[in-house]
Amino acid sequence: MPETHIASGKVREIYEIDEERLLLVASDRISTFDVVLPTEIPDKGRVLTGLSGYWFTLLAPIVPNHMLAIRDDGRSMECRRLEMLPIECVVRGYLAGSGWKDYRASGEVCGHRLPEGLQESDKLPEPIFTPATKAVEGHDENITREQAAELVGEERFREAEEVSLRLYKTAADHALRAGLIIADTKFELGIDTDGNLVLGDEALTPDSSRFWPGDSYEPGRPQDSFDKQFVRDYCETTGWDKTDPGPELPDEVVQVTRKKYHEAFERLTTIPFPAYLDDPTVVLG
Ligand code: Q0Q
Repeated sequence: MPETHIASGKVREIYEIDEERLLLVASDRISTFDVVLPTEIPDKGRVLTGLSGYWFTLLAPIVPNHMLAIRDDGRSMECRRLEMLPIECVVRGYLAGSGWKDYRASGEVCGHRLPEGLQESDKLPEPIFTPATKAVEGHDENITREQAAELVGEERFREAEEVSLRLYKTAADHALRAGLIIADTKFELGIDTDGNLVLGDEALTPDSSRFWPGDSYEPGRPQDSFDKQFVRDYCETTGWDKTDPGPELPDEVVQVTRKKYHEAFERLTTIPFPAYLDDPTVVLG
């Protein structure tokens, strides 16, 4: 029986398989400066789905996840339906984006008072849990831990924070050994029918996280995005005003970006990407 489409993200679709199961489909669309570009990056959706499957398997000892299977197309993931928490579970290991903006304005991020004198892209003394509310349009809004606890309950908040920090620390250490910095990431956590906390959505992908190349890391300035920098730099050369529609990408930019996604997959999983295309279950251990 065909799945029923129930929601669209910028670059992903979600379908209902039946009462208990959903299908997350990752497209090859790429978004930059919050605009989905008209040109696709072949394999992007498969790389992100394969990375999620790899991380779900590696991190299963920390928290159960919603993944039931990856389909043969390599870009569709069958998942358990959850009751998603109404907060974005963001963990930051470095100061960037809205974290850097909040720190400059107040010396704090989500109520975490940070040491004085930190520079942009500095590594934080310890990773911090910085929850946000889900915005339908535009950017998520950073909230304090107290506000987040109001939304999900004290006990559930403490559990979500502890799990999110452990997931990030494990993944960031793994990635660093592969020469990639995961500066921050956004987890989506949900509750299953037994009341257990379960990791949902995608996990630790270049769309849900900031990936920086480790070999060019230099605090004091914004870092290049491991996967999206070529696209951003090209867009800047076109005089584009950053509103929809964005510019078409020349094939050279598409191919370089496609290779960056292959490289991220292979460095993190040590699995050749063609092997994943041949049999996506290879990322499931
Ligand atoms: C759920 N989303 C994200 C989304 C649009 C993804 C709802 N296991 C689940 C999941 C998951 N994952 C969701 N709901 C219930 N159970 C995930 C934000 C939105 C396209 C793709 N929305």
